[in-house]
Amino acid sequence: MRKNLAIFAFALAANLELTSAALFTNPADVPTNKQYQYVVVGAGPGGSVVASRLSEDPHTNVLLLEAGPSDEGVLQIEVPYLALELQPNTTYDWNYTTVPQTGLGGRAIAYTRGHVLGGSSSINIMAWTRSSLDDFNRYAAVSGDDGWSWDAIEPYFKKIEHFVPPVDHHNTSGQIDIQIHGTRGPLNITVNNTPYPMDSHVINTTQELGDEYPFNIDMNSGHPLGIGWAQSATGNGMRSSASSSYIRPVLSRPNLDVLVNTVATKLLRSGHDNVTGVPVFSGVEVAQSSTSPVFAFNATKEVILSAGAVNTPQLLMLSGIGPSSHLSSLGIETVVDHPSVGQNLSDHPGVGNQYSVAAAQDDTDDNLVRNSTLFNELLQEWKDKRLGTMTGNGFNHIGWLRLPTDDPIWKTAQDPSAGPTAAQYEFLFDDGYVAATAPPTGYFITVDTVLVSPTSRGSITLASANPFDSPLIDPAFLNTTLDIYVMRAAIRSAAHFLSAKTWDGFVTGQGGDFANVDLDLDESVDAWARARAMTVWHPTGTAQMGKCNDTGSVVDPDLRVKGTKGLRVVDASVFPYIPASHPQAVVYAFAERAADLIKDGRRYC
Ligand SMILES: Cc1cc2nc3c(=O)[nH]c(=O)nc-3n(C[C@H](O)[C@H](O)[C@H](O)COP(=O)(O)OP(=O)(O)OC[C@H]3O[C@@H](n4cnc5c(N)ncnc54)[C@H](O)[C@@H]3O)c2cc1C
Ligand SMILES: *[C@@H]1O[C@H](CO)[C@@H](O)[C@H](O)[C@H]1NC(C)=O
Ligand SMILES: *[C@@H]1O[C@H](CO)[C@@H](O)[C@H](O)[C@H]1NC(C)=O
Ligand SMILES: *[C@@H]1O[C@H](CO)[C@@H](O)[C@H](O)[C@H]1NC(C)=O
Ligand SMILES: *[C@@H]1O[C@H](CO)[C@@H](O)[C@H](O)[C@H]1NC(C)=O
Ligand SMILES: *[C@@H]1O[C@H](CO)[C@@H](O)[C@H](O)[C@H]1NC(C)=O
Ligand SMILES: *[C@@H]1O[C@H](CO)[C@@H](O)[C@H](O)[C@H]1NC(C)=O
Ligand SMILES: *[C@@H]1O[C@H](CO)[C@@H](O)[C@H](O)[C@H]1NC(C)=O
Ligand SMILES: *[C@@H]1O[C@H](CO)[C@@H](O)[C@H](O)[C@H]1NC(C)=O
Ligand SMILES: *[C@@H]1O[C@H](CO)[C@@H](O)[C@H](O)[C@H]1NC(C)=O
Ligand SMILES: *[C@@H]1O[C@H](CO)[C@@H](O)[C@H](O)[C@H]1NC(C)=O
Ligand SMILES: CC(=O)N[C@H]1CO[C@H](CO)[C@@H](O)[C@@H]1O
Repeated sequence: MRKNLAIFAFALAANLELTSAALFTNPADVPTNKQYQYVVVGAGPGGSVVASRLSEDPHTNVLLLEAGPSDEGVLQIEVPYLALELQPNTTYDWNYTTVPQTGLGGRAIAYTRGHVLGGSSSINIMAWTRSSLDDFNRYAAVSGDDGWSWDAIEPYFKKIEHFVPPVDHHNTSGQIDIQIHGTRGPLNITVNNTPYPMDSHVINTTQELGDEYPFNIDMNSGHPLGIGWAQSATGNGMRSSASSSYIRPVLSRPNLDVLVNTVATKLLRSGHDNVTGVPVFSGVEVAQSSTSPVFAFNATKEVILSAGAVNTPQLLMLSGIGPSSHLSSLGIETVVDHPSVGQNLSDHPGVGNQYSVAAAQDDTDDNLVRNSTLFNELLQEWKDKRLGTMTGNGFNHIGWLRLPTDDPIWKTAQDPSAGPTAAQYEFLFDDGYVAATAPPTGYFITVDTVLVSPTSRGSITLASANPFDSPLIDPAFLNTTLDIYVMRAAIRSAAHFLSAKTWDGFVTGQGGDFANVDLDLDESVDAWARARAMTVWHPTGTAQMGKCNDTGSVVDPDLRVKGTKGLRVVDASVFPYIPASHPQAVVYAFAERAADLIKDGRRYC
C-alpha cells in the first residue's frame, strides 16, 4: 500500500473534532481505525442505493467514494428547469467527447456524464420511466434468473417511489394511475408541475389519431406504449436525485462514510481464492488528482463498482479485467481475460425536430431564452414559492411507439425491441426551440424523436493506462441500416402526429433549420438525422449480465464479476440490452434488488 502515514496521523487528530461528519472531501480525513465491509465506487443511482441499503444494518460499515463534489446547495441541481445549465463542461460533468461518429457524418459529440454526488441523477432531465415488462422479461431470459423479470422487479419500483402531488395541487385524475406507484419510498416522483399551451393539443391528438397514437394513462405500468403525461423524479418543485433521496437523508449513520472529490484509480487484489483459484479483489486505490498522494481503502467483504457505463469498464480495464489483447497493447497485465468488458455499448440517439407555432401562441419557453427579466421573475417565483415554470423540466408528454407490424422493413429485419410491449422509438414534446442555437425570433415546439431499441453497438476502450485520461467513447450512433430506417420513420411519424386537426392554427409548419428538410425524401431526412442526432445520455451494457456459464458476459445474475471474488458491478453497465426508456428508474430498481442479493448472500451460480 502506498499510504502517506504522516497525513493519516494528522487526519486521525482532525477526526476527533469532527466525529459526526460523515461527508469527507479528502481521503486523508477518512478514519483509519474503521474496517469497511463494503467499498462502493461511484455515487449515482447504482452506488447510492446500494450504499444506503447496506448501511441500514448498523453493524455494516460502508464507504461510498465519489469522484465529483457534493451536490448540496447547488441551485442548478435543485431547480428542475435549469438542468441543462449543468452541461457541457461544468464542475458536475466529466466533459467527455465521443470519437468521430461515422453514422453522424464524422461528428464527435459531447458525452455528458454526472461528476457529482448523485451521479448523473444530479444532472439529468429527471424523466421517470420504468420501461416495459418485455424489457425486464428479456433480462430474466438472458440471465436465466426470473428475479429480473417484470413481476419480480415491479415491487422494487414501489419501494423506491414516493408520489408527491404536483406543486399547483391540480387534480391529477386522468394523468397518472396513482395505484401503481409507491407512496413511502425515498425518491419523490410527480406528474406535470407546469402547464403548457400545447398540452391539450397533444391529448386531443390521441383522440383524433387514437389508432396510431393511443392515450396511455400511465406509461409506468409495464405497458408504456402510447402517449401520456410524463412523470418526473421531482417533488415539491425540486429535483429528487440519488443523493437527495438515498444518501443525504442518512448521512448521520455512523457506519456510512462518504468521500467526495476522490477518484478510484485501481481495484486492489489480495491473492487468489484458495478453493476456486480466482483472483480476490479487496480494496481500491484512490487519488484526488494525477499529482496528489495515493491512498488505499480495504473492503473485508466486497468492492462494489458503480462508476457508470463509461467509468466502470474503464476501471475494470485499468485493473487488468478486460480484453487481454487491448490491455497488453497498453502494457496492462491481464488478471482476468474478459473480452466483453467495454464492448456492447448501447445508447439512445435523439433528434430535435422543431415546428413553428402561430404568432398568437406567443407564450412558449422561447421567451425565457430571450427575456432575462422574465427568466429572473420565474426563478424568483421558484425561490419564493416553489411554483411555476422552473419546477418543470420543459416537457409534459412522452410517446412510446412502434413501427406498424406490416411495415415492409420487417420482411428483412428482425424486431430489435424486447417484445410487443416495448417501444422502438420515442417522442418527447418540448415547449420551445430545443437545440444548440435558437433563432432570435419566432415561437416553436420541438418533438424529439429518440431511437429507444437501437441495434448499433459501440465500445469503451482505454486511451492509455493513466486513470486520469478520458477513455475512448464510441456509441456507434446510427451505425446500422435498421437504426437509420427507424429514426427516419420516427421523424416522419412526428410530422404525421402534428398533422391532426387539433394543431390547425397552432403549428404552422416545420421550423428553424428543420424547415429545409423534405420529409418525402429519404436522403433529406437521413441527412438531417445524421447532422443533428445527439446522445440523450443513456449509455448502458459495457459490463453485461449473462447466464452463469455464458462466457460472453461480464457479470453473473448476482452481478458478481465472473472469474473474480469480492467484486460486483451495480450500475447501468450490467444491462444486457438497453431498456426502451429513460434508464434511471431501471438502475434504481437493479440496485435495490442487488442490495437484497448482497444482504442475503445469494449465490445463484
Ligand atoms: C444529462 C443527462 C440527462 C439524463 N436524463 C435522464 C432522464 O431524464 N431520465 C432518466 O431516466 N435517465 C436520464 N439520464 C440517464 C441516467 O441519469 C443514468 O442512466 C443513471 O444516472 C445511471 O446511473 P449509474 O449509477 O449507472 O451511473 P451514474 O449516475 O453516471 O453515476 C456514476 C458515478 O460514479 C462516479 N465515478 C465514476 N468514475 C469514478 C471513479 N473512478 N471513482 C469515483 N467515482 C467515480 C461518477 O462521478 C458518478 O457520480 C440522463 C443522464 C444525463 C447525463
Ligand atoms: C469540466 O470542465 C470544467 C470547465 O472547464 C472544469 O471546471 C471541470 O473541472 C471539468 N471536469 C472534470 C471532471 O475535469
Ligand atoms: C469542453 O472544453 C474543452 C476544453 O476547453 C473543449 O475542447 C471542448 O470542445 C468543450 N466541449 C464542449 C462540448 O463544449
Ligand atoms: C378529480 O377528478 C376526478 C375526475 O374528474 C373526480 O372524480 C375526483 O373527484 C376529483 N378529485 C378531487 C379531489 O377533486
Ligand atoms: C380538446 O378537446 C376538448 C374536448 O373535446 C375540447 O374541449 C378542447 O377545446 C380541445 N382542445 C384543443 C386545443 O383542441
Ligand atoms: C420528498 O417529499 C417529501 C414530502 O413532500 C419531503 O418531506 C422530502 O424532503 C422530499 N424528499 C426529497 C428527497 O426531496
Ligand atoms: C481458505 O481461506 C479461508 C479464508 O479465506 C480459510 O478460512 C480456509 O481455511 C482456507 N482453506 C484452505 C484449504 O486453505
Ligand atoms: C489492506 O489490505 C492489504 C492486503 O490485504 C493489507 O496489506 C493492508 O494492511 C490492509 N490495510 C488496512 C488499512 O487494513
Ligand atoms: C420580458 O418579460 C417581462 C416580465 O414578464 C415583461 O414585462 C416584458 O414585457 C418582456 N419583454 C419583452 C420584450 O417581451
Ligand atoms: C459503422 O461504423 C463503422 C466504423 O466507423 C463503419 O466502418 C461502418 O461503415 C458503419 N456502418 C454503417 C452501416 O453505418
Ligand atoms: C449453460 O447452461 C444451460 C443450462 O443452465 C445449458 O442449457 C447450456 O447448454 C449451457 N451452455 C454452455 C455453453 O455450457
Ligand atoms: C449481447 C451482445 O451483443 N453481446 C456481445 C458483446 O460483445 C462481445 C464482444 O464483442 C460479443 O461477443 C457479444 O456477442
